[in-house]
Amino acid sequence: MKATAKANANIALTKYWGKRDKKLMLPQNGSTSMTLSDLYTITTVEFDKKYDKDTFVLDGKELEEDSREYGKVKKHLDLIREKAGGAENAKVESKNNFPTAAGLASSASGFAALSVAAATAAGLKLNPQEMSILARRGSGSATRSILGGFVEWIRGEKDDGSDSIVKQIATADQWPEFRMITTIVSTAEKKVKSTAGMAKTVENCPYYKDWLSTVNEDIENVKKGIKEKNFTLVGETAQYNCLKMHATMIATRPPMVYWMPATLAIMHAILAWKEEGLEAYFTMDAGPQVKVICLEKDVPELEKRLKEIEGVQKTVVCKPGEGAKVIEKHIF
Ligand code: 2P0
Repeated sequence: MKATAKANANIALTKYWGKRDKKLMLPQNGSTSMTLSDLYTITTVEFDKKYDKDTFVLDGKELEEDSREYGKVKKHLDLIREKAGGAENAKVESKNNFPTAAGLASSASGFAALSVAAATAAGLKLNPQEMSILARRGSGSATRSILGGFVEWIRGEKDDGSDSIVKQIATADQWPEFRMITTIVSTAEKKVKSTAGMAKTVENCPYYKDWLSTVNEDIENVKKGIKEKNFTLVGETAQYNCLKMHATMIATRPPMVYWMPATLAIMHAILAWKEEGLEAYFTMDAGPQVKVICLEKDVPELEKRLKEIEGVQKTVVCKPGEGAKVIEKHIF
C-alpha cells in the first residue's frame, strides 16, 4: 500500500490556456510540450488504516488542511480511492528539486508523480493513457508529464474527456541535442494561479477567440518541426505561441502581467542575439521565468550571456527527459 514515483516537469511548446470543462479538466485547445530531464517531483504515497486523516508533506513542511494545495491533493486521493474501491487515509510526501509555484510547472510534475504513486499504492493497474487521464484531473498540464520526450495533448471533442489524450511526438532519444535553459528570475509565489487566470481569460479576453482559431496551426508546425528536427520551425512557433498566450493574459480584466524586468531583459537579449546569428527562442508560462529554447552546441555561450543579465538568479539546463515512473526508493 506504499509506492513512490518520480515525474519530470514539462514545458509547453504550444500552450494550454483555458478549460471547456472545469471538473474533468478538459482544455479549450490542444497543446504540445517537452518533458524536462532535470526538474522533477518525487512523491511517496501510503494508504493505511493507521492514518486517521490524509496528511500531505511538501518539501518537508506539512500543509494545513484548509490550504488550497491540501484540498487539491485530497480531492485527487478521493478520486483514486473511488476508482480502487478503497477507503483508507493516506500519507503523501513530495519533494520538488525546484521552487514550487513560481511558474516552473510544479503542478505538472506534482500531479503526475502523485497519480503514479497513489494509483500504484492503491493497486490500480493503469496503462500510460489511463494514467495521463487520471493525472489531468489533478492538473491539466500534468497529463503531458506522464510521457517522455516530446508530447501532444490532444484537445478531444467528447464531453466525457475520453478522447482528450496524450500522444508522444518523439522520444527523448530522437532529438537529444534539443535543450531548454530555465532561467530563474524570481522565486516569489505568483499572485494569480493558472487555474484562476485561464478562467478569467476565457471569460472576458476579447482576443481569446483569435487564440483558439490560430492554435492548431502552431501545433501542426511544432509537430512537423520535431519530426523533421527543424529547430527554427519549432523555436519560432513556440515563441510566437507563447507571446500570443501572454497577449491574451495581458488583455484580460483584471490583467495578468507575469513578466518582471528581468523577464523582458532576457526576451530583448534573445531577440538581439538571434540577429547576430546565435539562434535561441524564449517561452514563458504563468510566471516570470524564461525558458530558453536552444541546441546543445549553443548552451555554453547562452548560459554565460544569460548569467550576465541583471536579475537572473540561476539557470538550469534541461534535456528532453523521461516520462513519469515508479521508483524503488521511498521518501518515508
Ligand atoms: C501549459 N500552463 O501549457 C500552460 C501554459 C501555464 C501557461 O498548464 O488549472 O497548472 O491545474 O489545469 O496545468 C499551467 O496550468 O492548470 C499550465 P490547471 P495548470 O503548460
